[in-house]
Amino acid sequence: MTPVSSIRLAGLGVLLVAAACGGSSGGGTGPCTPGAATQLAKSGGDGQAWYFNNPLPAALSVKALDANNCAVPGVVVNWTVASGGGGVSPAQSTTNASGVASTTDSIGGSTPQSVSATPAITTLPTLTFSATAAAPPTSAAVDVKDNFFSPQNAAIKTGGTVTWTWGGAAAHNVTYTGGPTPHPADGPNQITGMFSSTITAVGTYDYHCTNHAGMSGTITVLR
Ligand SMILES: [Cu+2]
Repeated sequence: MTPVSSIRLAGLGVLLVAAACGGSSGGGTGPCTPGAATQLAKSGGDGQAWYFNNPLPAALSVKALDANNCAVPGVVVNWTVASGGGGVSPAQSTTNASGVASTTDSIGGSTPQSVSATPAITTLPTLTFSATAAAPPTSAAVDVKDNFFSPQNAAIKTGGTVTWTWGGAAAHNVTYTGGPTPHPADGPNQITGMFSSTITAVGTYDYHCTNHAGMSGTITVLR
């Protein structure tokens, strides 16, 4: 082997080690042995638009990495509402094997809201998440098409009404499959017409059309 090809192989080895450490996709498993955390970044939940006095659909999360982009577990993160009211739960969490720490954020009665994620390791940055809120709607309209519901995900305030309007060429139905029980009554199997559900129990309800695989939607009932 010539000196040149040896150098090339050594370079390739460095690349393979870097890839095994997770690279941009993270990782934190296998041959990647994390060192001290030197990086902290938002990994989910920022910039959500939701409704006053309700928990955001997605958790807020941050990810800790070492200098080689290897995920670092065990990093303590403190979550606090910086402005706008509401609350977080838990107020403190610790990064898991994937380097991720998260919390559930509820918006309060004002908008926008900001939440700070402050790591216990003071050399890491404090990160700020923002969310905006609107008043929950008392009604929602969903179109029944071939073969999908539009919008697929709808939200109403507790006691509000969802109305589906059929407008396709094929027969469809609204059949509840998940969410708080008892489920609301199912809608008819029909080609034209309308159907409504008035729901008071807070939660997210899943429904689908039994005629068409993958034709599904959700109704979130808000506080
Ligand atoms: Cu259908």
